[in-house]
Amino acid sequence: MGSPKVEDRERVNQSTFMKDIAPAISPPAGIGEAKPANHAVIDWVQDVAKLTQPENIFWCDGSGRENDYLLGEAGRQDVLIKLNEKKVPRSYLHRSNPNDVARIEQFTFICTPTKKEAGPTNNWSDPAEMYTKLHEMLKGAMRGRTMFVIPYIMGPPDSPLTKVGFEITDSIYVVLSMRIMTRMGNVAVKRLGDDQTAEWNRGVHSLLDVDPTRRFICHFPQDNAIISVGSGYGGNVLLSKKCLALRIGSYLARKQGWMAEHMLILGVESPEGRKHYVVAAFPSACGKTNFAMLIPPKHFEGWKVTTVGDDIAWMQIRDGRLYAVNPENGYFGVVPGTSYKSNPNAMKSIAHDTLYTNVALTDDGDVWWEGKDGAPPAHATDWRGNDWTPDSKEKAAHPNSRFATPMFNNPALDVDVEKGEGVPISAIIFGGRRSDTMPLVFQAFDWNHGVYLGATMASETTAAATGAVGQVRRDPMAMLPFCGYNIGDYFQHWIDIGKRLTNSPLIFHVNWFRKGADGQFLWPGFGDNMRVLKWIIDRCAQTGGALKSPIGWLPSPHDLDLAELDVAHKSVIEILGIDHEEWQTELAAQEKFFDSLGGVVPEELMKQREHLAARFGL
Ligand code: GTP
Ligand code: SPV
Ligand code: MN
Repeated sequence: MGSPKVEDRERVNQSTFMKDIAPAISPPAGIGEAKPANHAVIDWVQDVAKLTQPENIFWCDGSGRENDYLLGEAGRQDVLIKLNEKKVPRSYLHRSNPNDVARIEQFTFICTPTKKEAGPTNNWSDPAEMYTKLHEMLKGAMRGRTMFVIPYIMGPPDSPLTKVGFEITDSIYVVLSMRIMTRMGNVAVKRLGDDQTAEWNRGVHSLLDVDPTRRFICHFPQDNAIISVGSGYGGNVLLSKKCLALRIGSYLARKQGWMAEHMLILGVESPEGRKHYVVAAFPSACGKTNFAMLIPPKHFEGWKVTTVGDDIAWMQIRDGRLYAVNPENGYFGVVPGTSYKSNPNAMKSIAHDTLYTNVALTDDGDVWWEGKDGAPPAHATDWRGNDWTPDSKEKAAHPNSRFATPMFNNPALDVDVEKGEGVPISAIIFGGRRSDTMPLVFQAFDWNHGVYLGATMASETTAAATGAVGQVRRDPMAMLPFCGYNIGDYFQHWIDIGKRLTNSPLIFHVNWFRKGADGQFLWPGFGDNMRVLKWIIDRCAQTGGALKSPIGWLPSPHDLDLAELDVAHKSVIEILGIDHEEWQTELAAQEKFFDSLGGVVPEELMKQREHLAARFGL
């Protein structure tokens, strides 16, 4: 590690953004005193306190009273701005440090005894070395600050898949976000009980000084532990989400025979009342939240789409079928582009009780972002806290600005969202953001072919992670940044799950983002994705037509319900078609990706590659 860049240091100190780092608070009696009975938890908290030396310890209970108190404190400390109560009731804005606006994949580590366990796609470090390094950074890190202890569960309260976690943090913003994103407080303490040997996740987070050169997100799967330092943003610090539900989750899932996936879960009901559930894995900022909240176009009168989850699915096998639960309690969604036109359910969800991060603030205390309905405000304060007008070169909202909102705000929430056993899955959909090559939709020939489609998936990078945007990279099952162990073993786990299923979901690949020669999207997307979903459901019900192609089953235009679709027939033909030249390049890229993994790819998937090449006559 080099020494911190002066420029970043200045940004940390200048504070044009709001304060992440706030001094200790002194709560009144009865608040912050929910110390659990479990001594394993108390001992661990005391160990962390000894190391980090906070001014005081705040034990969260998740109550409304506690939340109100913390919101007040966060306002007083400039961590949050209260928004206009009439325009966005009970809602707040947070500005993160400009050096800290997305997940940081370069400094995310899987710390397993051997490098092989972490595999070719993860950053690896020896656990002992990483613990030493992090403990060094955490020494005295919370001096003058309050240390919050957040108990939470991931999963519906009565699900066999549900996991308990505790997150220690010195960020009040993290506490307020975790109350939205997880089932937090006493519900977790109760579930854990006083069993000293019970399993629970230990998460430690400290902002330190929000210095990008001292920012590490580290996972210790064997210890069910996470340590995150130096960031105050989203997936880096809400340890329940990417860290526990996906990285540690995927590790536990393989050991215990279930699946932890970066997938939305939605229900789709026909006018006759037939209901199917599907899951879909798209990489970050590639359309999960929007698909999960889809409102069908007018022509599909009587069809209903309901949301079970928008980002993460935990799935288990029962009676030879896959069942999914959403481990989360809220949505941490991309704001820019969200409008009544693109996603009315999201707009209604974020109209109240929402915690916004890095959007623009209007002069009358409302929020604004690029792509919101209506004209831009004549003047606003941008996500960095600077003056902004429509003539400004800078964006008013950061491209990765987010909302955190309780899922119960969603008017399209599925009735079975809290069902512990989960919802039965009829189809698995993989998809990426691809300007070319990938048709709108196609179906795998069988389970292992579907696993191959997932394993070779690629997508253009987005603002959800730091680094270049728009570069095509392989992102197997949308899990590249989230798989907590060796990707070869992960592929094998998928194949093994398939062997245990007697009523397995059909597997599909979609691409909403293919572009024409004019550089414009060929497909309108959003609500019109219902047309694709309908075909998928028809295929599950064995009523939909398709043509056999080298890449899988492809719909022809008359297999899709395209009535009242405002797209030229020529574009429909283009988006449904496959270009053999593009596919030669694609095949070579898939081969190169497998080769780059250094021999960990299961034999079964190597065979799938050969079959695919053979179908192209190669
Ligand atoms: P994460 O929360 O990062 O995991 O993102 P996500 O996968 O939930 O993506 P989200 O639904 O928030 O969409 C990300 C971006 O893609 C937004 O700017 C959307 O407006 C855009 N988007 C979503 N669906 C579509 C679509 O069908 N067509 C097009 N053209 N854009 C879409
Ligand atoms: C993603 O990047 O996939 C997200 C946002 O859902 S974050 O929680 O920051 O990871
Ligand atoms: Mn996501």
